[in-house]
Amino acid sequence: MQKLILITSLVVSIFGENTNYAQTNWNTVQGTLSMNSTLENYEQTLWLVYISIGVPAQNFTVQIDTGSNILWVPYTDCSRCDISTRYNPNGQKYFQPNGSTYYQAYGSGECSGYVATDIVNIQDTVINTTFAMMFATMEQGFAFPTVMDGIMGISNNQSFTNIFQTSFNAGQIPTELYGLVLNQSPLESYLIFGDIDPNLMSQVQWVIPNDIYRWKLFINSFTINGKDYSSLMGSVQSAILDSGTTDLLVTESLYGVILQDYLIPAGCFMSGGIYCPCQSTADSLAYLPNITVSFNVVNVTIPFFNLLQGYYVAASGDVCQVMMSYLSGPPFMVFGDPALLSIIPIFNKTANQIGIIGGVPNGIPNGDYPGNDEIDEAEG
Ligand SMILES: *[C@@H]1O[C@H](CO)[C@@H](O)[C@H](O)[C@H]1NC(C)=O
Ligand SMILES: *[C@@H]1O[C@H](CO)[C@@H](O)[C@H](O)[C@H]1NC(C)=O
Ligand SMILES: *[C@@H]1O[C@H](CO)[C@@H](O)[C@H](O)[C@H]1NC(C)=O
Ligand SMILES: *[C@@H]1O[C@H](CO)[C@@H](O)[C@H](O)[C@H]1NC(C)=O
Ligand SMILES: *[C@@H]1O[C@H](CO)[C@@H](O)[C@H](O)[C@H]1NC(C)=O
Ligand SMILES: *[C@@H]1O[C@H](CO)[C@@H](O)[C@H](O)[C@H]1NC(C)=O
Ligand SMILES: *[C@@H]1O[C@H](CO)[C@@H](O)[C@H](O)[C@H]1NC(C)=O
Ligand SMILES: CC(=O)N[C@H]1CO[C@H](CO)[C@@H](O)[C@@H]1O
Repeated sequence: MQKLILITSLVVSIFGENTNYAQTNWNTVQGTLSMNSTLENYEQTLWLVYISIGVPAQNFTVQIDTGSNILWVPYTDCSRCDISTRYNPNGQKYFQPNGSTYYQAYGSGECSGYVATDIVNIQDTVINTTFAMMFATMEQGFAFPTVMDGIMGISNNQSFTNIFQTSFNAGQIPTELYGLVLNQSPLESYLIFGDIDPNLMSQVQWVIPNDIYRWKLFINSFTINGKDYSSLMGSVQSAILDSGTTDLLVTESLYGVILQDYLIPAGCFMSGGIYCPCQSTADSLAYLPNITVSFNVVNVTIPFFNLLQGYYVAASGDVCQVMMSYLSGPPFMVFGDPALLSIIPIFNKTANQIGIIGGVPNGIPNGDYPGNDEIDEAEG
């Protein structure tokens, strides 16, 4: 899936380049992971990794998307592309089209082009893997064509061999595991893979997705501040973990209850999206919803503050946007960035398993936005 952009584009247009938000203390995971690549966090909206393709290397910044299948960047002769960074095959030693073309649609945006193999490296780790990807000759509808140069899809689709499996099969990395550590230590996010810290691995609880295409998990129960709302999931008793979606997308019934019974009483309001005061009070804290879902063996809490991703200054004072909406159509909910900020997922695609570390004490601290002072000053 791809992000919803209506809301985030508003935030971006007001504040331009923003920074990561600060984190609360992070004590659970210690130690150094030997293979990790720094992810750039763009507006709590795009999680970006630097890669290079080809020999000689050409650099690209691609969005990490656990909700889609392929790696793509624009091709030099792209006839319809918004992204200006493009792969040029001239002088490339290993670029090899395989004769196929590919089309991929996202929640917003689509692209198509040639499948070809070339050598790929992920920034901080030279894996130098020969990998099949798409070189797009058409690309449109993406929200941030000046920020991202393409997408690295790392879904669970068992019809695809992803970059970590390919690299592992070629004997270049010690395991096929990969994981996302989003904003868990102050201001830092990582794509971790290969030799993952045993300390981290000792904390995971393995869950088996109920799908062979998506990272989709069965949900046994859905509670808000301790109250059970499982029946409001209806027949949609699962969610996909999707780093390409900015929001938490629940069922329409759950959305209605969260809005009416929790957010409105907490002083939040609707204005296109849902906005809440950035600074919570003792009164509002009693209502602001902490969502806990049970994925069989592991319970995961998405604290309310992880739903606040945008920052928007309204006439009435400082309000923050709640990145939550609903989805009717697909038979699953979409747990985008707010959920991924609340856990560390480790994916073993070969086994169709997700190792979840829950109870991650991160999240946006109450009203403590590092950008606030600057923004207030800029606003005069
Ligand atoms: C690609 O990125 C690497 C690492 O940041 C840098 O050393 C190199 O100069 C870049 N190459 C080009 C062609 O920009
Ligand atoms: C080209 O690569 C894609 C992706 O790996 C694969 O699905 C397809 O079968 C290949 N096409 C040919 C003609 O080998
Ligand atoms: C990657 O592999 C290619 C082909 O074997 C080689 O020419 C190139 O030097 C390697 N690059 C790195 C950074 O190891
Ligand atoms: C999984 O990959 C296959 C092969 O490309 C494709 O036909 C199918 O639509 C994909 N499924 C999903 C859910 O992405
Ligand atoms: C929600 O979680 C926060 C910590 O993230 C806590 O301060 C707050 O009291 C919780 N709210 C409720 C109603 O339990
Ligand atoms: C998860 O939460 C559910 C519902 O509150 C509870 O019944 C279950 O015991 C919890 N499971 C674990 C592993 O904590
Ligand atoms: C991932 O799953 C495969 C298949 O079950 C298994 O052989 C492999 O050991 C697993 N990898 C790790 C590092 O646990
Ligand atoms: C989460 C994690 O392991 N981060 C490490 C990634 O690599 C950098 C640089 O080597 C370390 O400083 C981080 O601690």
